[in-house]
Amino acid sequence: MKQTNWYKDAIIYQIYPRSFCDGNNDGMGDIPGIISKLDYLKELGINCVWLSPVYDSPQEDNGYDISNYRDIYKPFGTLDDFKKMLSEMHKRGIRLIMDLVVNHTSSEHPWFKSAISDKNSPYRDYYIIKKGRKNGKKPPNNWSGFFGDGAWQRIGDSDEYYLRLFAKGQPDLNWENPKVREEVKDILRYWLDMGVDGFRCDVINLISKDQRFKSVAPTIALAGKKYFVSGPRLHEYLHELYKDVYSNYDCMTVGETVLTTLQQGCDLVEPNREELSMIFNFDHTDTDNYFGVKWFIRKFKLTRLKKVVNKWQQGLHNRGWNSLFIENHDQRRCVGRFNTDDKEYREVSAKMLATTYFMLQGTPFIYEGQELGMTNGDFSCLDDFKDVETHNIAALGEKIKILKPILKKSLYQCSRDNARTPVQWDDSEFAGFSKVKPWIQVNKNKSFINAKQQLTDDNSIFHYYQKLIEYRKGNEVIKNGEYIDLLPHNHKVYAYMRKLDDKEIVVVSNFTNKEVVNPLRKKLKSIKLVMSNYNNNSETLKPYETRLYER
Ligand code: ISL
Repeated sequence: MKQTNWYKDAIIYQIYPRSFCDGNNDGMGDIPGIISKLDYLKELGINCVWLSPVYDSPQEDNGYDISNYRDIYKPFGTLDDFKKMLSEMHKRGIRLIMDLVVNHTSSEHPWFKSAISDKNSPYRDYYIIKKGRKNGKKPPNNWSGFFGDGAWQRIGDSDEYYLRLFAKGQPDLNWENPKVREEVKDILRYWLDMGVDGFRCDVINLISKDQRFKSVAPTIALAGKKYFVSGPRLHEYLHELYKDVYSNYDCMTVGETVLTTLQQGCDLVEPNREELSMIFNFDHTDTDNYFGVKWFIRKFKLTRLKKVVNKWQQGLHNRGWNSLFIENHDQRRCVGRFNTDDKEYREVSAKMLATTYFMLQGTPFIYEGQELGMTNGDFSCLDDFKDVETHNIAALGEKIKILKPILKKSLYQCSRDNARTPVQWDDSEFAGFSKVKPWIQVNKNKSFINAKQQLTDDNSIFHYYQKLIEYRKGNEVIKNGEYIDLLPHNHKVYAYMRKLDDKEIVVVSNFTNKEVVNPLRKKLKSIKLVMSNYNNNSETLKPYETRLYER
């Protein structure tokens, strides 16, 4: 099948189904709710949706723990609802990519249930089950997981453990077993044959584990990562999926690849290697923490951000394709982050960040609510949080007696639930998300931050995104042009150029809440201003001002 690489022209909107729109008023978002908002998405201008998991699941990790890969979680709807949604999307020129979570299943998946209840089960070898040390008193090695605790779970009071790099209910699959790989291929074909257009592949660079399962010297974060991140057979497995499945469809894949170096990233996306279409790297979201641990908040520094953006923009240029994002369901909201402001300067901050990442090379992703400038949640106690990771970290903090105020600050600021509050459709009691109390609380600022208001306001963040999307469509300079950082050492202003033949696009963004003299004022004299978040073309940039120029 000919690959048209349509994803290079895609603008992808991420839907986290629980929090998007509740069609049947049970307090939880669902597929009928999504269908009811497709015209809204069409109006925004996006042409592809990434749907976070809707498969059947006990929801320990909100659907990233799948118990049936071929059916829909009932509160979200039925397979028929899903098919209707897909066809309604396609009718509107919107493609759909699904979340593919195959590093692990749920512990409620029939494979796992069989694997642990019967040592002779044909599914035993679908998982990674090992004898513990010290007669089973200690886990097989000292690897740690992503959610703040150990990576192994003891099976009952036996001396055996299963590997789970995330929550207890997320046992890792054993990709060494060819049967597991065949199962995954069948799942992919099932959805592709139904008409879906591709996959966002959850933690796909963790699927191959070093089979020696060795312990490591104690580290601050994620002990054992060198043995399970980008493991020895990763590229082989991905190529196998490409050859046996993806190559038969005009589909795309975006790998969620945690802790990836540029070289590893290139190896995953260079087209001739036939592995993935593009990847998410997280270097820019780690610029405001220490050791890659989001809970260790670090003061933001613009030059640090520029350095990693430059690395990936220049490193992948003409080699492989990039993805662009500043929010997702695991990150806190972008306004109030990257030195911006979610109060007085919220609107200009949101527009400035949007312009700054939208003109880079790659496929932009917009996370639900980002187009409205939604803010972090206003949680006031631990019970307000629903996320398994947040509760794990809170428990760990108690155990190792991290000073309560410090822990509280980073939990409240960095919890993934900040991005999971209901989308604010209007100013009614439950923000038009539902008629009943939602599964997680609605932000109070729905009274003035909501879609209804923004649709009627030409100057809103929603309309700003709409214009950026329109500007990007079919623009060859943005798609293929070279990227040049114009002020790599400037701590206040981010300015870059995109250049293709004799055409240029320049973005200038003030990342501070103060006025700054535009360092490029002389150079930009004869260039045309296309868009800005202020009505200002003076030599001074207002707080969080952004300007998009072209020549
Ligand atoms: O959010 C994180 C921890 O603070 C990330 O490390 C995150 O766990 C990592 O990016 C993997 O995320 C993906 O897989 C997880 C799931 O919980 C996330 O929602 C998903 O995006 C396990 O499936």
